[in-house]
Amino acid sequence: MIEGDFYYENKTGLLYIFPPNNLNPNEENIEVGLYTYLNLNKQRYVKIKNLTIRYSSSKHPLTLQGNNNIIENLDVSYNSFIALAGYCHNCTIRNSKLNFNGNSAAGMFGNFTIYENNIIKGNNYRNFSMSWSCGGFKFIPNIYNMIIRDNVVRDNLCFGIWFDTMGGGHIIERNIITNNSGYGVMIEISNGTRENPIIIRNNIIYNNGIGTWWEGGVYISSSDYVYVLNNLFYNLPGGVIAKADPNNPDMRRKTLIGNKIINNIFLNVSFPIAIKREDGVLVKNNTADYNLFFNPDKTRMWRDMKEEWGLSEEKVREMESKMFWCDSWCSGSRKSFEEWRGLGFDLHSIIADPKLRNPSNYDFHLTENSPAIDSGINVRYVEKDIEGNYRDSNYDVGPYEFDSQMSNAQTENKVGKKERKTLFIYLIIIILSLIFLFLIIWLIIIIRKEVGGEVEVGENNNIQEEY
Ligand SMILES: [Ca+2]
Repeated sequence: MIEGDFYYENKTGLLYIFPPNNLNPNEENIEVGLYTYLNLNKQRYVKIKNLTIRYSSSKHPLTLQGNNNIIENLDVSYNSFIALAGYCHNCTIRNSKLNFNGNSAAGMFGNFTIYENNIIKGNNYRNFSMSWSCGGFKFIPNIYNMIIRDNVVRDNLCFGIWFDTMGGGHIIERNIITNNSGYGVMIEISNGTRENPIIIRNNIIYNNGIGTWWEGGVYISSSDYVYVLNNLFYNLPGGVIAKADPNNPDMRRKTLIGNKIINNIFLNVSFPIAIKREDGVLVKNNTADYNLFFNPDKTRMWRDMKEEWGLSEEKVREMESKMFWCDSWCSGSRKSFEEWRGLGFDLHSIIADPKLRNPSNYDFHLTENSPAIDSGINVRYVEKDIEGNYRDSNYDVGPYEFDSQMSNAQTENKVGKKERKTLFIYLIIIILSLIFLFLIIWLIIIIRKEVGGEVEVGENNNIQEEY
């Protein structure tokens, strides 16, 4: 037993403690948790806030079912398995910390449920397998229309955000997803539809999947209608990897249809885009276009893989400054940009320095000479940029619209000018009308004086009464 530690002996029912700093246990208040979890069962319109749950040995330290509940400012960290669990529809989980849990942070989910402005850090410290379940967010199965917004998802020993066998309509936006050991976002057997796609937009995804073959970015695995729009991919082995699974007997795993990879920046990414086409699967109507690619320095993947693959120093040097696109495993069939375009992809995309403000310090704003400015396509779902500003009439590539604030200000200015102009015209009209009215009255007075100057007011009244 070490100082500050304690244990409970079941047989005798005694609690043994070793207080720190030679404190006398007879003179201190000692708090002992009697429950290892909090199961709130089915609730509606309940708000839970300012609660900390730590060191729970339970599978699910906090479970909440029902609908329209709000979880706010919670710290559910250092627990042994999954921090939040339960079906909670139309619920909101916000401003909370879900860090360093044994398996994953967030399994609580429901239709129209929102995760907003949370920190999801360092989960899966017990190193559960990525082929099973782990990570920051892990949702399974059959839930629609969730929103994952403005979260920081970092340092998880697994994927950052993992949708598994889910429905359509989810939005993953404005998150910072970094330093996770696998894919930043994994969409697995989760089918959107043309009417209700899964949208991944305006995210910043960097430094994930270090030491892996092509992980780090977004993996669209046997899923349909996933739209990857206006994200930034920086310093990753792979950007967007899309594939179906010919060897699985489940038909749902054999399709990859209608996915879009548009308006994204890929900076220092070894394999920016792979769309795997092979026999035995239905891969069709997938689009990649209006993206920007650049690898000015050296991507680190080849050097990281040098030992594992027994690559020569010459080979590493040859490969690390290149980018490849793939229609197979990138180990087998790597394409140059021209060859990739020959397959009909990225016909309007460019290879150019995006001229970001300070990417090595993770400031990814565009600067004024960036070729990303106005070179995207105006697609639905990205009317606003990562900072919530409306994009101008020509969308930029990447999460930031360069001149959105300026143009918003200009628009406001224009509106102000227009309003002032309208007001001025009204004033002139009123003044002219008044002058005109005075002229008429003056004329009437003149005419009356000349024609009927002797007619008395009283007679007029009499005339009026006769009517
Ligand atoms: Ca623009």
